[in-house]
This record gives sequence, structure tokens and C-alpha cells, in this order.
Amino acid sequence: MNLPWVESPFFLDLLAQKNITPEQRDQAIHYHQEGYLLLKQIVDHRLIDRTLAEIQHEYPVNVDEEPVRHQDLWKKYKTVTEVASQPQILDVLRMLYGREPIPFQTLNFKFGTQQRAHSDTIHFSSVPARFMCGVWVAQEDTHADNGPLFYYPRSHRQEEFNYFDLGLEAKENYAEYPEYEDFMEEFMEAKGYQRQEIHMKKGDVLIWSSNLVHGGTPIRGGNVTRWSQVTHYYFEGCMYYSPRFSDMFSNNLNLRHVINIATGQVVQHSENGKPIETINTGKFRYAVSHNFSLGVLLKEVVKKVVGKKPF
Ligand SMILES: O=C(O)CCC(=O)C(=O)O
Ligand SMILES: [Fe+2]
Repeated sequence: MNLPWVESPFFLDLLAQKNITPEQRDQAIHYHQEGYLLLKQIVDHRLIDRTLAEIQHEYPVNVDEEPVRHQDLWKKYKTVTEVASQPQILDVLRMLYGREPIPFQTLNFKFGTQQRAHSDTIHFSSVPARFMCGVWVAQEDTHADNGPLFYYPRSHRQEEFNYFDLGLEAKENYAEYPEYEDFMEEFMEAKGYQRQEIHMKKGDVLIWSSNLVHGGTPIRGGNVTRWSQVTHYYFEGCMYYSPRFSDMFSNNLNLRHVINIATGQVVQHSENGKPIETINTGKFRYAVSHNFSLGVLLKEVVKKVVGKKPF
């Protein structure tokens, strides 16, 4: 099936055919069932200390001041790139997904995000589906007071909800986003998923499957830091798109401009292994070029016949 093998309904058959160690087998089973994997003491504390020394001046002193997060600091700091390209992490991802991992976005936080429940697939997805995951690196210990992560184990098995499913439309400044979050919270409760809070040690790593519902708990301890880096990964051989700005039904995927952080190379979109042409439609957004040209052509034809633009 056109899915990562760990997410496949034929997982057990595929597992039996794999040439992997007993430890890898346990990791794959856990990830398949629960949708996440905790790797303890994976990132060297010296690398973490070097990273924080480099980036700390980018952040305010106090918890309630902006900026709360920095996206893609890897473009500026080698240490952030290094965290995103850790060979031990890439090895586990390669095993879990059976394809080459592509780190494509970093987020660095000084304080907890206090983000409500969501699945990352609303922001980034792939065709074929589910070739994406989040990797969260604890750059200091997390505890009940500094806004640790939470997730709903097994929620990754649910369908990937997009805005069309919920009757929402993308607006300026994410104005529609709280409605999406309301839905996710209610949905988790209605389906009986149990929210779990995780306390991690500096150097621990949490991998979550593209569709695992997760977020950050409220900060209870005042001005307490929670240094952390999230890197999102795609896997080679897919189309990479933003569901928030896409319309699957009219074949209008909003493709992303993907750069592999580990190599600095632009990543080619492909459909079932075949490279596909894309067209830049502005604001770093790309469309599949044959669909896009056809859409433009159709618009022009309808305009000529009825005298005005159809959409
Ligand atoms: O760090 C957190 O609290 C949540 C981050 C998150 O949800 C993400 O980066 O996808
Ligand atoms: Fe997230």
C-alpha cells in the first residue's frame, strides 16, 4: 500500500519480512500502535549547550514577551542544523519509514508553546499520505510546571482531517484556526482518547507520527524556561503540500518549497517515484504545473464564452 509500512494495515506481515534488530522491532511495534516513540539520551548535551549559547539572544527574557518561537533558525545557526541532522535520529526515521528522511523545518522554543491539541497534518502533508513526522528534542528537562508536551496515544490512526472536512476556510492571520482546535479537542474527548503528559530529560527525543494529536500544556511555574527544538521531516519520493491552502477535490495542491536542511538541496516533488514539474504561483507556493496550466486555460475559455471570470 502507498503508506509508510509502520502505518500500514498489513504492518504485521511487513514486520515479519523486515531484517531488523530486536530493538528496532520493538520500536516499530510501539510506533505503529501508539503513534510516538521516546528515545532516551540521544542528543549529546554538549551540542545542546552549544546550540543554546548560539541562539539564546534571539529570545526575550520573560515568558509573556514576543517572539515566542523562531522558525528555521537553521538558516542562521549551524548548531540548529546539526540537531536536525543527528545521524542517530535519521537512522531511526529511515527504519520506521523505509525511505530517506528529509528535515525541512525547525522551530526553536525558549518557553513552552501552550499550543492546543492539533495534528501536524493540517500544516504539512504528503502524497502518498503520512510520510511526515515531528521530532522534538528536549534541550532541558521538562516537568509539570514548564509546559511539557502532551499527546493522545493512538490518535494517529484517525483520518487526517482537513479544512474541507470541517467546513472551514483558511483566513488571514489564522483566524479560522481556533475553530479547528475546538474541533480536535472535542473529537478527542468524544472518541475517548486519553491525554498523556510527557516529562522528558535534556537530550531525550520524541518522534510523533504525522497524524498524532498533540500540543503543549499550560506553563504553571511563571518565568520557567523549556528550551526545545522541533524538526519536521518529510521522506523522499512524495509530493509535499500544505492542506490548509489546498483543495484536494479540484486537484489544486498547494505544494511546498522543500529544502533538505541536512544537505541544503531543494527537494524534487514526485508522484509515485516519477519527478513532477511544479510552477511557482507566488509566496513560495507551487502547484503541479499541468493542473495549474489547465486551470488557467479553463478560466480563460469560460471568460470568453460567458464574458466574466468563473472563479
Ligand atoms: O513544543 C510544543 O509545545 C508543541 C510543538 C508542536 O506542536 C509542533 O512543533 O508541531
Ligand atoms: Fe505540532
